[in-house]
Amino acid sequence: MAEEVVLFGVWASPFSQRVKTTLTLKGVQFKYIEEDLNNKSASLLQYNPVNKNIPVLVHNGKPIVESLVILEYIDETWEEYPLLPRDPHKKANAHFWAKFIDEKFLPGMRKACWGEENEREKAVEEASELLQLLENNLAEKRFFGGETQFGMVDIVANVIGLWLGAFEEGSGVELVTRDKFPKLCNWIDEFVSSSITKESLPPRDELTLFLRKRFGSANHVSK
Ligand SMILES: N[C@@H](CCC(=O)N[C@@H](CS)C(=O)NCC(=O)O)C(=O)O
Ligand SMILES: *[C@@H]1O[C@H](CO)[C@@H](O)[C@H](O)[C@H]1NC(C)=O
Repeated sequence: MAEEVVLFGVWASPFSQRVKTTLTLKGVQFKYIEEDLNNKSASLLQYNPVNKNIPVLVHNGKPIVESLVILEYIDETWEEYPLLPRDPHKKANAHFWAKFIDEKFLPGMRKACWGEENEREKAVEEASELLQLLENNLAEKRFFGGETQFGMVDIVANVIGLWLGAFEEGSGVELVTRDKFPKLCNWIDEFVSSSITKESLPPRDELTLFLRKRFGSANHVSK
């Protein structure tokens, strides 16, 4: 039977881009449907009645939702280019960092760039501490997933690889400098120049513009 793979997404969403990157990496053919979140399609609501959000992957008629869940599903379904280690402890560790990025780092980055002006300084400091933890996690590794190739955490870290820079540029708040976070910066360079992500990532300029329009340029004066 021919595989039928459909992805419902939004171009500027790091969550749907993760799924795109993973499908591209695995060489899976798929149909992409761009959603309008102000006017969600009947199909999206039918496939994701609980969260009503994107991304949704529909594989042979069956929907899977939540980007981290989708990534694991893809990894188990298409085995070439494994993203998660088989070793249970290493795998648990990858899940831990993926959750850390979504539940700690992402809200921290949003708050630092587009949070309340009077809380900015503290929020920037907190985001810096979270970035330091990620810098330490990279340690001597080339990728979050290890030495040889992108893993699950590298794909989830697209919010650092591309969105962080667009957030900084859009808001005028500086979070990452090469002297403070040399390993993260090398990782970011590698992330954006990889042939895999190039094929699936939106252009940085368009993303910055989109974010600035959506959140308004920061009241914060940029340096
Ligand atoms: N935890 C979710 C987050 C997905 C998410 O935040 N999607 C947003 C777009 S970036 C969305 O669809 N929002 C529309 C809505 O919730 O109504 C995941 O990892 O997939
Ligand atoms: C909402 O989407 C439907 C198609 O899915 C389209 O026919 C309709 O014109 C859209 N409404 C608005 C307000 O954009």
